[in-house]
Amino acid sequence: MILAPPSNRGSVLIVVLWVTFGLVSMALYFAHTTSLNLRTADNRVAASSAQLAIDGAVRYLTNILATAETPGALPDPITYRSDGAPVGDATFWIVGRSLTTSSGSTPTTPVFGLTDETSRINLNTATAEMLQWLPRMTPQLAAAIVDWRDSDSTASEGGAEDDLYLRLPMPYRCKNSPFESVEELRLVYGMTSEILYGEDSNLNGVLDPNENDGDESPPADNRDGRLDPGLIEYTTVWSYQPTTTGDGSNRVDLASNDNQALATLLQEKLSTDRANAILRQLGNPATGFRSVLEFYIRSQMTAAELALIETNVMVAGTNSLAGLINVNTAPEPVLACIPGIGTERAPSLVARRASNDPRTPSIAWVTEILDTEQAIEAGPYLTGHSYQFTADIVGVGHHDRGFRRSRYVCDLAGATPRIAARRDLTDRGWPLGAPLRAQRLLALQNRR
Ligand SMILES: [Ca+2]
Ligand SMILES: [Ca+2]
Ligand SMILES: [Ca+2]
Ligand SMILES: [Ca+2]
Repeated sequence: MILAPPSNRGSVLIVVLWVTFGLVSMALYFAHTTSLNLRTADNRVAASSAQLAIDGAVRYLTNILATAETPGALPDPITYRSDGAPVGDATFWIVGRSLTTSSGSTPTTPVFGLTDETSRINLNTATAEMLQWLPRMTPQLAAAIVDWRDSDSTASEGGAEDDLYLRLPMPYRCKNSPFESVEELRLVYGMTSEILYGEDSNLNGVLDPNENDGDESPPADNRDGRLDPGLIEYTTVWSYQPTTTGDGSNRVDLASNDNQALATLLQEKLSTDRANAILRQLGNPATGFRSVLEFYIRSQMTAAELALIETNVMVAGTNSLAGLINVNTAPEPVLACIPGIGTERAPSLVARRASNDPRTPSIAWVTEILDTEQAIEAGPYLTGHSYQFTADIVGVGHHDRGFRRSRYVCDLAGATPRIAARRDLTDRGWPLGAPLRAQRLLALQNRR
């Protein structure tokens, strides 16, 4: 046997050591990559099961809305699953809003349930005067919003049309046609993300810690212990009322002078005697009503009687059926924008409606808060019924991994329900708060 000289043996050993080290490193590297790949794949599976939970929730909620006992009412959250509903090993939640919050208080824990698009101000129908009352709004911005959607290129006072847009560093033209989404507000001259989103950066209606710490973490906030949301919280492009009833027949237009259609409806829903008495009260022809509320006041019918015919009547004509605001669900800052209500009477409406039965929605009760003049002024902007609802759905996969969030607008005004819009909100971050997440992680550990 020929032995290598001692110095050579040392070199061989070093080479062998290096090779071994290399092999071990490669093995470790591949193991790590494999484990990373596995984890990525696992997260991908979790994310897709979160998405499947959301897809399932959309079908479930569309069905809840389509078969609701009271068409036109926001379904009571106790009648459906919205808080941590399991779908296989995934889970979904519906991020909702409280209907009883006054502007002075701020929810600190999430509320679950569907929300009502008709509870918001419609960007395509609201006047600049109404928009001006929204939080963070200026007269110039309100004018620019109206100029953005109106077909002409004549700027209203303080507003903005082509001439201003074309002078921007990155010029573009004024749209001059209706808003197709609320997010489109970002294009309006003078809009900032602070005005649009406000302090509620994760769009959950809850004051999260980063939304009340000043500039310590985004977003910028005033650290005053209350949530000051942006325009996105109070505006919509989706609200409109159907011109037909649930059975497909046309609603009676109270603005027309077709007394016969009204008489037939009253006889059918009430009685011949009551129909005659109401028509006598209204005088002949019973015409020129600017709102259902005005008809109710002038007819002197009872609130119970109005509730029986409310979804069978409308005021078409000058007042568009798009953009009516549901007085049963609108938050205080939205009600405050309505002529005849304003900031003085919006709080009383929110307080008073808490005692209403949500299963029999109506507008009749507002006459208990507003006097006749105020009610007639507010009437053309109000409704008691909604046909567009939003499901802001959060989904997580197995072991609470793979967070996804999407917002769907479901439109029930047509013959069959349809999804009018979908927007992914995953990048807005976790909207259900740290306590809920911690609680679920603890429950997971205890199960293991
Ligand atoms: Ca215009
Ligand atoms: Ca928030
Ligand atoms: Ca902050
Ligand atoms: Ca604040």
